[in-house]
Amino acid sequence: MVMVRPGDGDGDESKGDTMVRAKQPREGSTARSGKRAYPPVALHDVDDLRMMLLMRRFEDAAAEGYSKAKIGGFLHLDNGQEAAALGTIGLLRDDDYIVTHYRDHGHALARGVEPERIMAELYGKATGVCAGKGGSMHLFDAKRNFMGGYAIVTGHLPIACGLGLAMKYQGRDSVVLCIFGDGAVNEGEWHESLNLAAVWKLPVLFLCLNNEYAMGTAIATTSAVTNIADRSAAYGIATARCDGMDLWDTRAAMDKATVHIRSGKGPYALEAMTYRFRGHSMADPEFYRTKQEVSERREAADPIELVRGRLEEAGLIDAAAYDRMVAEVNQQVEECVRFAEESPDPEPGELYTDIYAGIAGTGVPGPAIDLGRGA
Ligand SMILES: Cc1ncc(C[n+]2csc(CCOP(=O)(O)OP(=O)(O)O)c2C)c(N)n1
Ligand SMILES: [Mg+2]
Repeated sequence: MVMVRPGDGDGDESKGDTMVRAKQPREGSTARSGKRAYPPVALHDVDDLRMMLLMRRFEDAAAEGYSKAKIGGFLHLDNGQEAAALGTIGLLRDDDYIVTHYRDHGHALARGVEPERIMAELYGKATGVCAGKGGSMHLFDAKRNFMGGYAIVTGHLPIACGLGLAMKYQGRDSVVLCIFGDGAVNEGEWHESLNLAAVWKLPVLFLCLNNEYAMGTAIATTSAVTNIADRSAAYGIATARCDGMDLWDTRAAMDKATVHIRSGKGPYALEAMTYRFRGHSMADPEFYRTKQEVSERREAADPIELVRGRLEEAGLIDAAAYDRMVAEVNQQVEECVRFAEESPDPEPGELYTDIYAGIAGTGVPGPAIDLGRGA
């Protein structure tokens, strides 16, 4: 039995210290059943624990900023989904690409985007990754091939196919990681994109973060086949399902998927079984699930607890080192918030910049996006 220090996701930080313990595993998850054979832990797992703590604390701080009306618009937090994000994005190379949906803060953090510039973006400040013009749902960092943050469910899947086509055309072995939720799979663009990617053998990794709900709609009420990996297979795509609450299981699945894509075999569909500990957005009263369901699921499989437990067992971290790490992460996030609060608002003239991308070498103005960039 171990302690979790970061906030427990209900906006009340006083409840942050929650006793958690392994309970029953769920379908697609053997993490806590003891059946899974794990690779030995490594030193970089300690860095990953720190990153997952940062992702969790960042979201809790964003929730605080939102409740103080310092952050506007929509705010979707991904507490609980840290292993699914880090276990996939963490394995990418610098010359790979990411396109993702609106629940994107943790994805940008895992990609190495500066946390203070992400927080400033949430606050709509000039120092944000998009100069304050994108906000929470539209994080974008071309330098890191982080090609957005999209608010329209499934709107970014055709963009991923376009990027995939560019990679193929240029003869590169980069992977385009395209992240979406279970709510995306009944949209036409999901079907069109998987089909086209399969026909053209595009190097796109379709990653479905299946957290069982699309806003307040449970997947079984909208999909006759709830196994999204099986549905993806209908397009002739190689597929797998992994336990997205388990960093090691996710990494192993991601590793296979990227090897497949880099060897030129075409797209891959990975379904990571996950669960969000907070509501869909800050405006969600959560009438569709009980508090008991959330606390049981959290108790059964908090992804941070799994990593912490394994590192402790291996002697790579002890309680004091963990507490220090939590304190350092909390401090780092506090500094991000201070940076965001003290940053200036964008100048009114910013409304007229970054409207179109420039075209390198043609004199067409605007920040050029160079898709020819290698590692
Ligand atoms: C085309 C479109 N339809 C509806 C919405 C409203 N909407 C925003 S998020 C969402 C649910 C998506 O759920 P899921 O894909 O499972 O992702 P999750 O929020 O669970 O991460 C919906 C319906 C939208 N943004 N775009
Ligand atoms: Mg969902």
